[in-house]
Amino acid sequence: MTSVLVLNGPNLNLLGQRQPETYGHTTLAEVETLCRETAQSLGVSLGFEQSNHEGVLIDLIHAARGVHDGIVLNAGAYTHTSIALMDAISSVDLPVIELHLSNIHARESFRHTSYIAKVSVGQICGFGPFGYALSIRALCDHLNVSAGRK
Ligand code: CA2
Repeated sequence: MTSVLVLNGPNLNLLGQRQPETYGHTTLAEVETLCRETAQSLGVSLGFEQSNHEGVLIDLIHAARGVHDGIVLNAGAYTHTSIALMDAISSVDLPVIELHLSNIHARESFRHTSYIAKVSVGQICGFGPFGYALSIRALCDHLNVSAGRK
């Protein structure tokens, strides 16, 4: 069965608890439920992880090789800074969809740069938690997975 990893970076464990005006009221646990429902409807299996540590995120990307078929990555602020994460993605040869809850292009200029975009299939941003469902669908379409075909 096709398997997708949804990987979340720093501070996203606080979703729904702080800054609701920017990131909404949905918690990361609720986002995980949404992802699991989406994966089930598409007939794919799902891994869901979050870390506040760059090295742990890199280890999780390396470990995805041979386990998952692609990654949905919300790298949080590391998106705008981490050449190490970009290199990790290049090293595993797995398709990555870059995801953000907010529209990073409508925010501060330092958020307009993405090292992840350089090594991603594409980017989804600005749709809040629904972006996770969109990203899983986009990744499955890229992997040519249709609902019911495992
Ligand atoms: O919009 C996104 O998903 C971001 O990846 C979120 C990052 C931000 O640095 C990126 O530019 C865009 C920040 C995640 C922080 O999450 C929080 C959630 C609740 C309360 C505080 C922070």
